Amino acid sequence: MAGRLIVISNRIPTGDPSGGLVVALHDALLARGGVWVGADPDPSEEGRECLHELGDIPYRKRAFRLSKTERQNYYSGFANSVLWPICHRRTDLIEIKSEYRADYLAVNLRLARLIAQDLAPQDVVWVHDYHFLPLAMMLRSLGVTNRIGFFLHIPFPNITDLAILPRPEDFARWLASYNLLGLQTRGDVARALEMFRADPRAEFLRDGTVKFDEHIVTVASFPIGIDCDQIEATARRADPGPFGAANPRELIIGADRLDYTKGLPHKFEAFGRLLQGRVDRDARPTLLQIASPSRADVAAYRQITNDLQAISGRINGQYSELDWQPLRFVHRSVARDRLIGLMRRAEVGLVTPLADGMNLVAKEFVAAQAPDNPGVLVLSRFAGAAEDMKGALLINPHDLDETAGAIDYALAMPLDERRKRHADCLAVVRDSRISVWTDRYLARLASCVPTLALSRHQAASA
Ligand code: ADQ
Repeated sequence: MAGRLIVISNRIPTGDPSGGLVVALHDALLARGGVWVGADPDPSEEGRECLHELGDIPYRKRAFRLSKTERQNYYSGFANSVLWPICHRRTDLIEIKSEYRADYLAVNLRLARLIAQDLAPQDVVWVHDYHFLPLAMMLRSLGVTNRIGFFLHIPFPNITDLAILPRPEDFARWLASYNLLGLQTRGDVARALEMFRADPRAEFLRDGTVKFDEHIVTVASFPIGIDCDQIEATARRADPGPFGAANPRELIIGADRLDYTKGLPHKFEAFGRLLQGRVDRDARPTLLQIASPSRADVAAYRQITNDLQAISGRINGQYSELDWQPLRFVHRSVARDRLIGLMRRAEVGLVTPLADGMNLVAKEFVAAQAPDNPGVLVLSRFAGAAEDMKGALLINPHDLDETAGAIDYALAMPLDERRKRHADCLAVVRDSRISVWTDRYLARLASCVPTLALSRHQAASA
């Protein structure tokens, strides 16, 4: 594919690239050349009408500035208090304000103008996530006919939840302006197609693409993965760090952004249920939950933090012994190598989201295990990862008894069964490794019907 790659994502990485997705996009940009555009981490009233350059590397990084008000309305407001809860089936947490939507559209339009100025005809644009849903529609309105792909990292919403959006009819039009709509799972694709099927403006063509007004969009799933070779290598040499005198015999690990979608209260309560039902009073499992702080300026996130502190206090108060604290709730980020070391050390990985696009922690836990003596993954069936990871113990996190039973079963699982389940999961993790994901997405985008050649394609598929 000729032409540069233009990547748009909310957060522009600074410093050395780390983390699977950042490294994969960095590699794709190194290979083809191009530009990475994202929001400057520091809000500012100055210089909002231009993209400023960050660093000096073989491809360009350009940042756009948000004012404090835009950050509140566009980012914390429309993106994280409207779209995020809608996509995660938490419509009870939606906060609708007209200024949220207005600034969301204004920021996207400003960004579209800045990007359009710099586009060459063969450039390919790859837009990431719910912060930029209308970007392609705005670029099209400025005359851009380049291939533009979108990848949604979070679940595609249910059609009934979509109706709660202000001007819900815009959503399908925004997405139809892309050439390729990439989603995490087959379930997400089914929901996206249901939305188009219910929309009188959409027409299904014989090759499975969707024609919407003058646009043709391909909808497909691209389950995101991790850099498993790197995680396996890190895990082999990683040190979990000191536990001190309280070194747990049976370690259950959870690592999540502190988000209400991750089912952390359900996880804590299920662990409490396990402690309550223990027959062997000498068994002393420890749940180590490391939760990195997230979006503290949104009220729902402050609430969930308070709830978790209360639940962990109650469970520890009820079950702790002088020399044993069953639940350790660590509210901070942990260095990557340390986290991978803890995952390898753990007997059980406990991943309990109520809704999640994919969940990379589940894949990292699998890659971090020693294949000859692996730990067991207990995984919510509401994580995208559960669609293919049939070797995990799949649970419904709303069912506390089922989750407690699965942890209990995992802790007692014979070695043969652990090895077999781990091998099944690892095969899935390797098949979806992040470098394959990037290549598959970009190859599919290259093969999409270009926006200019619409009429010939329509004639052929009619
Ligand atoms: P997230 O909601 O952030 O991502 P996830 O996929 O689990 O969720 O990725 C979190 C990352 O942060 C993992 O790499 C994990 O190791 C790391 N992490 C979590 N807790 C940490 C801690 N306390 N300290 C340090 N690191 C920690 C969104 C979607 C997901 C989708 C991804 C990628 O919500 O569903 O899988 O994007 O598409």
